[in-house]
Amino acid sequence: MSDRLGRVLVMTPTYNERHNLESVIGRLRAAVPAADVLVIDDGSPDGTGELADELAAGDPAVRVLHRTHKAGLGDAYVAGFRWGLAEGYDVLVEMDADGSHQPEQLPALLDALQDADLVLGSRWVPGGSVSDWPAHRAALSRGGNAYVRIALGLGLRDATGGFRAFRRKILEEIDLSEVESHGYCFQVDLAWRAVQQGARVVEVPIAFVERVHGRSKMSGPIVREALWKVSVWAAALRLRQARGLVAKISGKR
Ligand SMILES: Nc1nc2c(ncn2[C@@H]2O[C@H](COP(=O)(O)OP(=O)(O)OP(=O)(O)O)[C@@H](O)[C@H]2O)c(=O)[nH]1
Ligand SMILES: [Mg+2]
Repeated sequence: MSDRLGRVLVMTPTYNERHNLESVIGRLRAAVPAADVLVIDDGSPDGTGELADELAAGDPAVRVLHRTHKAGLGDAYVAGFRWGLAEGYDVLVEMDADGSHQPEQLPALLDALQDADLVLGSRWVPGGSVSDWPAHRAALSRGGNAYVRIALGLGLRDATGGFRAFRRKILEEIDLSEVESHGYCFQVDLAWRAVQQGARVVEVPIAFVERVHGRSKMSGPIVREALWKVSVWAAALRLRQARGLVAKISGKR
């Protein structure tokens, strides 16, 4: 499968994931042995970075990018994309290190990438699921996705999820230096930019599992960032559409 797609890099950002990392990487190496792995650690105080170095020392397919301080998921992924593109990978995959994204489901995402530029692991398409989430988390995710769909006219059920596979060409077409979102909004930001570049986007159902170890880094500021930015993008979109309409009408006169 990966043969036809070229070289695959799975990027996994970490902040305090010491109790999850080894198991997730072991499962990933078993599920997709041809893929390389890049751990992007933001100086985790719990020693995740050191553990990642130990895993890398025992397996040449595992590499580690150390960053000095916690700068957010978006920053970590942008650093990972730059690294992966410079190293010549053909496919770049995003996957959380907390066990919520099951490595055993990655082959389905890569299969779908045969006919797509971007594949989203989706909790909210038929066959997708979330286990052990309190009702308010599910409502937040569904509500956030509904808002994104309506505000941006984005025909995606799960634009906030972070288990996805990109072909390198779509990342090359996106100006990564313009991507400044940090939390969940980063995922919407990238999907939105990819769609605007004309990417073929496909959603594949995934079973999302709540983390067992460690704490979520989701926070109020992350939700507020997403709400604010999506609203600003939506306003800009409507303005562009209105201007286009006015230009069309005046052109007909
Ligand atoms: N390098 C880096 N990784 C981060 C940062 N924030 C979160 N992560 C990692 O990104 C992944 C997702 O973070 P989570 O804390 O699980 O947050 P989430 O998955 O968005 O939220 P939940 O749905 O509640 O689990 C995990 O692997 C985290 O360790 C960060 O600032 N830097
Ligand atoms: Mg998580």
